[in-house]
Amino acid sequence: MSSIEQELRSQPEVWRAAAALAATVPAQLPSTGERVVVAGCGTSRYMAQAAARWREEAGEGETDAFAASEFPINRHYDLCVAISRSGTTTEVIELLERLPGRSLLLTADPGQPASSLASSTIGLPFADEESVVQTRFATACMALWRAHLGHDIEDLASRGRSALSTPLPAALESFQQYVFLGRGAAAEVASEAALKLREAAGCWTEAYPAMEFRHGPISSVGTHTLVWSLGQLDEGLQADVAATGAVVEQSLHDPMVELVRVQRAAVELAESKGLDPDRPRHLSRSVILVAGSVAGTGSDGN
Ligand code: F1P
Repeated sequence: MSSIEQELRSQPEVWRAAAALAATVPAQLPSTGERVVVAGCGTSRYMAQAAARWREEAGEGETDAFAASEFPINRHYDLCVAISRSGTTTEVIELLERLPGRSLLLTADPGQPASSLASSTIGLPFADEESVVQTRFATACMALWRAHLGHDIEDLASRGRSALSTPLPAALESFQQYVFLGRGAAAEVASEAALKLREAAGCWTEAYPAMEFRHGPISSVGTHTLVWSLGQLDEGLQADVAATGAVVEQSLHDPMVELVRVQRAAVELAESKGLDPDRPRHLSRSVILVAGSVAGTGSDGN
């Protein structure tokens, strides 16, 4: 079994552990009313975006999210939360070096350089991964964050367990294009879903906030497309998508739970193409830049 498969299957237990950890570090996590920003790269960026949406929806305070490389350094925030599994990603390190204010790092490896630059660190070593492609570290950060917001992680974990065995979309391998849609936090998780299929299986994927789909992207879809919605599509949009000939998969689950199914789909697609889902092409476990080019770390599928 691939590392990614073992890691994605452990998510329900890892979410419970993350929720238990959240209860022990409330003072490090954002307080109600604070102006907060969340940043990261790749998967960690999409988790940052979802975290921001969940916090605002919970009424906890204004929350922005940025790719670490695009951070508006002159804005004032009470707290910047950086997410990095490795703790070595160059853009995250550079952000933490330049930040004028208070910062918190969520990482799987508190022994790495990012940790010494952040004002405080929450380590999730139990969620670390062998696979280059992130699954459980990303969702463990969300479980920690959501537990702090008062979401019911036990319920999510038991639904996550069911998501490990519910059938995947029929004829999954037959499509040329995979489009993920969602609204609110699900729109951000849709971007992560698209990244999973891209990284692990080299698929042509796209992601949009659902109501943006009509504003151009719908022109590229057809019978070659699976449109996978993380949440209920409104009736009009469902009809418009169906009229293109695309196949629609619609989930009523929480997007973090549905992401587990998408991760399984990424593994299945990779294996059907004879690819190693743990070792994506041209990608290393952490992107470390030396004078503008990639030095990389860990296994590299080149
Ligand atoms: C971020 C990241 C991952 C990506 C790959 C390279 O890493 O971009 O999202 O899948 O592993 O690194 P990190 O900062 O969370 O360690």
